[in-house]
Amino acid sequence: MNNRLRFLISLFTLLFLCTGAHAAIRNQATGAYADAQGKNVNLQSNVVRAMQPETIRYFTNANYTTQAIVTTYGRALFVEAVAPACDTDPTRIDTITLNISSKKTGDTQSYLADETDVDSAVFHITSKATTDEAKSMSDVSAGNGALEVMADDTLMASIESCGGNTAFASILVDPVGIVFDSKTNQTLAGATVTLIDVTGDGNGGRPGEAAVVFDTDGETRMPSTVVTDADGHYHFPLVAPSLYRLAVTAPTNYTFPSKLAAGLLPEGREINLYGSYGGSFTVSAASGVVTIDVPLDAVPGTLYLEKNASRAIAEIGDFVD
Ligand SMILES: [Ca+2]
Ligand SMILES: [Ca+2]
Repeated sequence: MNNRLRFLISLFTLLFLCTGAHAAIRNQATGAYADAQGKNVNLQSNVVRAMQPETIRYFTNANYTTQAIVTTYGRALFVEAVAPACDTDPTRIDTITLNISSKKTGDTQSYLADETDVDSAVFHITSKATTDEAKSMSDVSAGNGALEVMADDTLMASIESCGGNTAFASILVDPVGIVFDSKTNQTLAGATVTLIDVTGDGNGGRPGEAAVVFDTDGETRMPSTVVTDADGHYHFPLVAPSLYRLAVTAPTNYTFPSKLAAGLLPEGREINLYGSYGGSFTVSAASGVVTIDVPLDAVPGTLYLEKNASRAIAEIGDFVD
């Protein structure tokens, strides 16, 4: 290795250019040396980008500060993709396409997302993306510009990244819990369901008292006591991480908690071995929602009218107990 080369190598420095929190990391080597004629020479290497994996996240509003894990019908979706490989031109705002699909209906819509700055590699959805409620599959049509979803649905957003990888992110739509008959599986209206914060970690330190419940926007307060609707649904859209339990007042002729073991309940319900029976269950920051289904037992004999008399035959003037 000659002296000039050693000199050259010793002068090379690495510059890390980072233009934003999510921006691609660009590495460029710069070197300077004096050539044989004594002239100063400056050299710059090619820009090498350190490719980070793509990520997608949902946010509660256009400020893109609070992450959303749950949404509901008609609420706009604020989707952010961080995709360094899609920032193809560092001097221009790039545009990518995001696909959002419903797990339950299979409906898919594509949306454009613009880069937030010429070299940010962060993309925000630009067209308004909202969801419509589909009561049944007949309400679903492909390519109509609207995304049809169902209760307890999950939306998946994806980018076909410019690097060839695909990033996914999911969000819950209108999460519900269902109160149902433990034997017939019929959904039960008129059950009063209260969410209790057992440890008080989610309601400002009041253990055993009512939970603090928010709407899917994470801001609007919702009641901690609700009555199941005609479909047996109850809604506690969003709560802070804590230990919770459901207190249920059964409608007429039903009892809570059910005495039927989980393995004997009708299939297809979301049963929590503790929470579905009035016990405590954990809600984490990642889940944030209460979607536990609750079985109720029909009171035995309520379907039959039993009449007994103290005497089989009564005559006029006799008392029958
Ligand atoms: Ca760009
Ligand atoms: Ca559609």
